[in-house]
Amino acid sequence: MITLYDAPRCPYCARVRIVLAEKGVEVDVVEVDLSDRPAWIYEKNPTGRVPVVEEGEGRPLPESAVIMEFLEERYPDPPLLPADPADRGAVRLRIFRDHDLTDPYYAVRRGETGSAEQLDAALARFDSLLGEQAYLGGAEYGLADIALVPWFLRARDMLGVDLDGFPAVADWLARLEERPAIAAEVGIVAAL
Ligand SMILES: N[C@@H](CCC(=O)N[C@@H](CS)C(=O)NCC(=O)O)C(=O)O
Repeated sequence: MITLYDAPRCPYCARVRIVLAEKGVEVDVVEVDLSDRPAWIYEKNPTGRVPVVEEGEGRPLPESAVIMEFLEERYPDPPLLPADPADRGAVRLRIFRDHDLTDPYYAVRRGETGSAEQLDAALARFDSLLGEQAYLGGAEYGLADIALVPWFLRARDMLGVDLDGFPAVADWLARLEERPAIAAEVGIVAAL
């Protein structure tokens, strides 16, 4: 049994929740209060951050991007990475460059001057990409979409960003929301 040390509000945890749900993995969830973090979380992850997953006792694994890859290898069905190595590379690059979206998102959260324009510019770049390909990683839904969708949902539903001006992003998000694993995250964000 896998244990997930989780926080509902955390978008990095959302990545892991979505992968687990897509793969139908039974999971034991331990909620960590981020405003009053328990001392033991540092034994699981020296940074004190979530998510962390653990199989049985010992060898806790932090870092959402690493956890997603671990889960993909441990539970290969259904696959969330494409078969071709070049296509996998494109997915991994998209995840590695998650700051293309997260940097302007957090700048808006911090209320920085000019940040709304930066977020709009980032959304415009994603809109252009999604005008050329169906999903963030290429032709198929998978880890690139899962890695970034938590911030798109939070931008729309928590920051009130209007996606009408980004029709390809809005269409991609609507397609993703048809998936139960993503719909569950929409509910979690609504309850924050
Ligand atoms: N690079 C980490 C980032 C995880 C992260 O920043 N988690 C936040 C919650 S969203 C956290 O635990 N913050 C607690 C803190 O920094 O004190 C990952 O991808 O898992």
